[in-house]
Amino acid sequence: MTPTITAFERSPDRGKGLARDMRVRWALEEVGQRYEVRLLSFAEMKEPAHRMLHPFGQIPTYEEGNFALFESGAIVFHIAERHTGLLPDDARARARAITWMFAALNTVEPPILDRGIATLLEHDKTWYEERLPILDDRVRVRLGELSSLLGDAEWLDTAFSAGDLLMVTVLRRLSGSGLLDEYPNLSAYVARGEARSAFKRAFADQLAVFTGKRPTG
Ligand SMILES: N[C@@H](CCC(=O)N[C@@H](CS)C(=O)NCC(=O)O)C(=O)O
Repeated sequence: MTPTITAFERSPDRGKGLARDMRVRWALEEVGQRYEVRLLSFAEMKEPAHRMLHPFGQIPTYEEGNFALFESGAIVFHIAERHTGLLPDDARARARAITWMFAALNTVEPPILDRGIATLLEHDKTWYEERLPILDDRVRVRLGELSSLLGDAEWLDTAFSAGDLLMVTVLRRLSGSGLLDEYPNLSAYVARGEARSAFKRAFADQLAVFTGKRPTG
């Protein structure tokens, strides 16, 4: 059955692929699973019909017939469990990849999100200029730790996994901040993720929603 996911009808990032449907699109592309997309306005996301799928009135969601999921991490995990390519077969390597999925969402994303919310919604507050460097430093703590751990490795563990997929999408949320540039190995890691053909297809598809032009190629 072809799954259906939801995405913004008009993404606030103007097609930069920072919204969380990008993770799900990329995972589906990695495993070669076709999918449909239902686009939603902000108003539609808050309506009861969508809240039946997503209790918090957000995107992305994932439907296969009458089976529905929300939370991008859970959706990527579901896809990774049902197909080959995103989680290793070896039990310990698989557990480590899943650990990286949680680390991306629970340890690395929160300070990045705090910073993103401040720049988006709090830039006109009197205390913004004072707060931003504090938020930047919290992000730097995690980036420094991740950078030391990654070193010159290609991926977080022995092979690309759903852990890398989520980590790359989380780090991409720093685009435009300049923070990632302070860690050349992390910039290169993100670039390696973005160079994957599955990423490129997913990116082109979400961009096409914004530009209104069908992706070429
Ligand atoms: N933890 C959730 C977060 C979902 C989320 O914040 N979605 C954003 C788009 S990236 C959204 O729908 N924002 C609109 C809103 O919250 O009203 C996940 O990973 O799926």
